[in-house]
Amino acid sequence: MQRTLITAALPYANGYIHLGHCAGAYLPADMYARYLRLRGHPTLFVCGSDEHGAPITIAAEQEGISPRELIERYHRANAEAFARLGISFDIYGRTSDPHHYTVAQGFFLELLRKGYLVEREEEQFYDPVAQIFLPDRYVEGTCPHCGYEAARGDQCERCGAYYNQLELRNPRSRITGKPPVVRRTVHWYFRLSAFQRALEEYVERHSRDWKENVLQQTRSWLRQGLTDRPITRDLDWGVPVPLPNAAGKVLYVWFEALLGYISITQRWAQQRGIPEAWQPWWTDPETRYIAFIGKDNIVFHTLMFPAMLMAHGGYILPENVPANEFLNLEGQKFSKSRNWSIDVRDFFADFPEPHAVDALRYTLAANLPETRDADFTWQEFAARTNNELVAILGNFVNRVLQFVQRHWGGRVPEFAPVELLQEWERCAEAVWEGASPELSSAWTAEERLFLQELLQGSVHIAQAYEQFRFREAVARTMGLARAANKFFNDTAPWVTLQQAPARCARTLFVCLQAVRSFAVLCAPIVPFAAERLYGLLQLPPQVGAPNDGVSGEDLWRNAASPKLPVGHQLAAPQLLFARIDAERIERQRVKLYGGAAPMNTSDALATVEDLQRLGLRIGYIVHAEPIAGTEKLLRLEVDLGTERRQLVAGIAQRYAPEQLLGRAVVVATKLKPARIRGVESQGMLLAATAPDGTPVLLTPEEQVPAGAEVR
Ligand code: B3M
Ligand code: ZN
Repeated sequence: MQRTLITAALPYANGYIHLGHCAGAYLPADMYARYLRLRGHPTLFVCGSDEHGAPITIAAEQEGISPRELIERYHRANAEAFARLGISFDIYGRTSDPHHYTVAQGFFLELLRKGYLVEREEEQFYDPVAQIFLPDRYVEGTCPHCGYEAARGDQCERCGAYYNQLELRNPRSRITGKPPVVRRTVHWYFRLSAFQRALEEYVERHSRDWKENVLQQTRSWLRQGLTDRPITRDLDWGVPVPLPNAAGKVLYVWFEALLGYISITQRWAQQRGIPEAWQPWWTDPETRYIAFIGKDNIVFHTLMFPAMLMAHGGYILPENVPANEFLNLEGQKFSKSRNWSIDVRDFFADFPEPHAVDALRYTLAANLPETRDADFTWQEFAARTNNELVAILGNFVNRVLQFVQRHWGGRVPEFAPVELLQEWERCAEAVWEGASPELSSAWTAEERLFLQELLQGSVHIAQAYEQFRFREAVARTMGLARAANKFFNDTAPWVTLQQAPARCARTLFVCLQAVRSFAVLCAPIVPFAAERLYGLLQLPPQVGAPNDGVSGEDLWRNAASPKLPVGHQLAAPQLLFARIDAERIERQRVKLYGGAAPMNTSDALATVEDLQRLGLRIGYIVHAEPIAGTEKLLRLEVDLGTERRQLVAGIAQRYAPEQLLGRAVVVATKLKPARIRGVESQGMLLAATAPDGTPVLLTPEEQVPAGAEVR
């Protein structure tokens, strides 16, 4: 049986988990883990807190507490929030664990021994007043790529670009607000460039199964050429660099946090008393490793981590990295600083009733930002709960259970003729072999229609989970509940009860089997409701909860089979879900909008002026030649009417130099010149990205003069 290791990004222990985090990584990872466990596959789901780095120390400084106090608070709170949300981690560990230090330092030393780490003296920003170096988020400035004025030292939050901090314009220290000076310091660099080839092959091996957004970002990095990355920092909070000449230096948080996946898995094994039990999960080539993350973490998981694992040797690589886009909140980005957020723990404070957690999971799951950003609104939360969970799924379950309670004393009614049950079982087997179920004419038209939908549905939902199409899995599940209600309506048991009691019994038998099917099929989405439903059916609950990574029975494969025996006694019916009323939603909206700091619109969205600042113009290519030693770069000369510019463009995979002569292109003329492979580029060509990731030039449809403005 296929062993699957699942990790979800380790959230920084510097704040409370909010709904955006959940929709980004944790809920889809949990649905996947539960689905696999229901299939009986050995599955291990690992996560924990990321407790080092500038994100932690800066938050601690802002709150005036020690990093240690900060991480204790948020680690505990987030572990609890995940538990209440039913995120079924096998372990929720932490990177401040001493065992993690041992693992991360050991890994560092092994890479050093293998020659993949090099010591280099480099320039870095230094705050002369505070007398410290300013790694990562300790420095802020204007993004060299998009001009965003509050860009961090390591990555621009607006455009997502990663750069060397020295490229920031107008840098300022986040400690003193003063412009930093540049000083030399020694750091260890990971030779990421040595893995260019191997990573290209690795990514292309997965070109068919990885998501488009993941491939695009990863390929664009590969196209630019991987550069060596410093993996140490001048900070006093973190995993110390395990070398005698490295006082005051710690491992870069990303380097060690990624290794947290491994150290936390080892912790899990230690806690079970079988320390070596971690090994098959990370070293057996038969294991599939799936890393769930949000889109801002892609290249760390598709390039950096695989390179680290290759460099060390002996580990398997991620087989898929199903990164989600972002969830917005009522049309705007989640933002803690603007108070525009819904933290999981605030949600539970306001919606403590047991039904609410499933309502939240369902709403998020139905609308995951799988292929594009999605939006959470309180209105949708109420609508999905009331019109779908309560009115469709809950309604079906309740009608059936009530009816059976009233007329059969809560016992599963007779089904005749029994031979038909064998046919049902046979079809339930056959759908897994790809056959379409053909029920004989001994069934009524309504039965045939509904059972075929149920049987096939269980397979289609499974396929959706396997291909990481979770929204589709959710929509199909609810679609089946809709079909079930239709079956109940069309067969009108309240009519047949008097006129054809045997028929009525048969209808309710079918309906009850479907109710059991929903207990299985809904468990990944609404595990708490599924558990209650098992209770109502008087069956042991099986909702894909953690099971120490062992294999089990494939419950999913039997989900649509008639497994409830005639005469089986059910519990007294109870409502599975409850409506959310409009006033509570209104109160949440007032709280959200009333508490939010005004949005600085110039911050979030570009203006027309921003676009004009790029100086987009038409130019004609008058010269083109390859740049020696590169595969993708061309040196171009472009006539802009009033002047000639030299540009470097990464388009050689698609265009030969001679094809380009005389061609009109769109040029961003007001960009800061950049040096690429030693050649100055005085602007940039605009190109669209083809599905294979290569650039396609933009050319005006009609002849326009050189220098014509593009708006
Ligand atoms: N803590 C980044 C984040 O929370 C980071 C993920 C680490 S995964 C090893 O966005
Ligand atoms: Zn930017």
